[in-house]
Amino acid sequence: MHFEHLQYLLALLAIPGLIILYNYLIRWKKKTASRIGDPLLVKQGQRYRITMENKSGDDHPVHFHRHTFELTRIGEKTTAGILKDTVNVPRRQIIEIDFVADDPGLTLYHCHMQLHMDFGFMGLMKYG
Ligand SMILES: [Cu+2]
Repeated sequence: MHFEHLQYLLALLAIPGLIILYNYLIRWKKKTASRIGDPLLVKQGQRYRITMENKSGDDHPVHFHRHTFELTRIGEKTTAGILKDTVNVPRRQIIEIDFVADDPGLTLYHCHMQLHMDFGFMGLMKYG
């Protein structure tokens, strides 16, 4: 089985002068989507592994539309057989998921906290 290994980094910035301002940087560490805001490009039928590293001080329940994924790692522990479409990525923690790109079309992914979404924690997955 061929794996593409994508890495998903979350960062939290505090802007001086404001009491609270979150700005989420979502970066796919791969040539298909390396700039902030670029969609994650996937190929139909391909299996992917995504590492989500939460570098912020907040938990982020990350949700993918129309795709089910398998939870494969929580911090230092590996897991198998847990199928989900939302997983909480605790603060300063690493979560890994595997999924097959099996439902073509634009796909939204986002943090399930409304406030975090309002401040930009969402993006698109695109079949190419
Ligand atoms: Cu969040």
